[in-house]
Amino acid sequence: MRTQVAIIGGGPSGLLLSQLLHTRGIDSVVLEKHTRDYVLSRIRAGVLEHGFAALMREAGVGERMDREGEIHEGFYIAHDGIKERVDLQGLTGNTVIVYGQTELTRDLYDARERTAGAVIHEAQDVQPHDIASARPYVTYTKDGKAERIDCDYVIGADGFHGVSRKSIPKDKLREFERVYPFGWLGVLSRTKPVSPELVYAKHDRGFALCSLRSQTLSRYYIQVPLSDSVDDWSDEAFFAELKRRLPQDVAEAMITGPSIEKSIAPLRSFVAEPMRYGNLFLAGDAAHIVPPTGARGLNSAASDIHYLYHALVDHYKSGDDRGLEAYSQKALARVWKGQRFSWWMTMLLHRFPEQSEFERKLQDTELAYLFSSPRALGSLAENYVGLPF
Ligand code: RFL
Ligand code: PHB
Repeated sequence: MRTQVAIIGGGPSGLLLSQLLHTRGIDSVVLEKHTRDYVLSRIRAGVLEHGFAALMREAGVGERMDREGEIHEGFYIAHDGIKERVDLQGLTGNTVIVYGQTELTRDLYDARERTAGAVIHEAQDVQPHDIASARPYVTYTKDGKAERIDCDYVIGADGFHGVSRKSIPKDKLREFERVYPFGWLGVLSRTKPVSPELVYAKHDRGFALCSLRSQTLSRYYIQVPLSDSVDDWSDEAFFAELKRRLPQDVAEAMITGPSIEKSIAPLRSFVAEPMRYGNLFLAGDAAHIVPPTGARGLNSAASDIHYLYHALVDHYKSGDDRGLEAYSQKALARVWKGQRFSWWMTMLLHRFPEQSEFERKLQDTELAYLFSSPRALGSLAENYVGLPF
């Protein structure tokens, strides 16, 4: 088989790029290791910045997101028994959209299907070859049969554990990493969310987050030690601990219900540089990971896809390769800003095991400063709604 752009990974990054390229008549094939149902069962992002939403619209897949997604003009930070609001709209003139990653991935799959786009599921042993040459190709196995796709470019959009980044020679890649000493235990429940806007809570017992997918579907998280497993937490124990970390009025208003999904996500900051090796381009979680605290992960992927899409259009439509040449540098500049913000939000709101009294005082002072200075709060808000691409 031959295509112009072979995309490894059928998560939001790979599918969005494939759909965008399709709108400009550029041919691509997406190779996804898992089934569609498996990909859709992973509960991840909930908050989308306007830049991501704009790309969905440009790809012609924003209709349901605009109909069913909720526009959020602000969120709360709870601490010391109170909650204070971050007025995103007032501080930045901008908002975010609450629309689950599951739903937007479903929209992208449906769109690729409608336009007969090639998305090959259960592609095993995917491997890029000759990526430093002008004739790269990708091999994989499907239903026990070995297959090969020849292409101009390979896009590595296969997430943090994918094969793409690993196929770049070690001496050509630098990796920057911080692993945090805790994880987030998340619960999805078919209950009315405790607050119409998100509540991020800092508490001596640890961080907590009240999020949502809709006005009938709640998503809650608590910070837990990495040694905990999902089986250690019954629904009752989870909600009891969540309530302890919230201001009393919020805890009292909480409607609890059986979990329909429960999982633990470790927290990590990670960047691989450069994001290009020969004709392999990395995008999204394949190149960088953030802790979920600032809701930046998928939104950082969006700027990669934006730059890559325009660079590939310039290449194919006008033979202009400047965008491809500049891709890694441009993408990384924005990626690092997302890294800084996610790290900062994580440091601000979590309880660290070895934290000294001095560090805790600084954390409290940082929060106090934030809510006493419109400029400081403005900085938080402009990062949360998304810096320009
Ligand atoms: P994904 O979603 O990991 O998709 C990669 C796909 O590649 C496939 N794959 C392979 N395919 C073929 N061959 C191989 N060898 C392969 N290896 C892997 C995988 O099966 C998968 O389908 O990466 P992508 O597309 O770059 O998307 C990134 C986002 O998923 C991620 O950044 C966000 O979910 C992060 N995130 C959040 N981001 C936000 O912007 N806002 C949020 O509110 C937000 N909340 C979150 C989050 C992530 C979380 N977790 C669980 C890490 C909340 C959580 C709890
Ligand atoms: C979510 O709803 O899953 C979510 C929202 C905001 C975050 C992280 C996760 O910062």
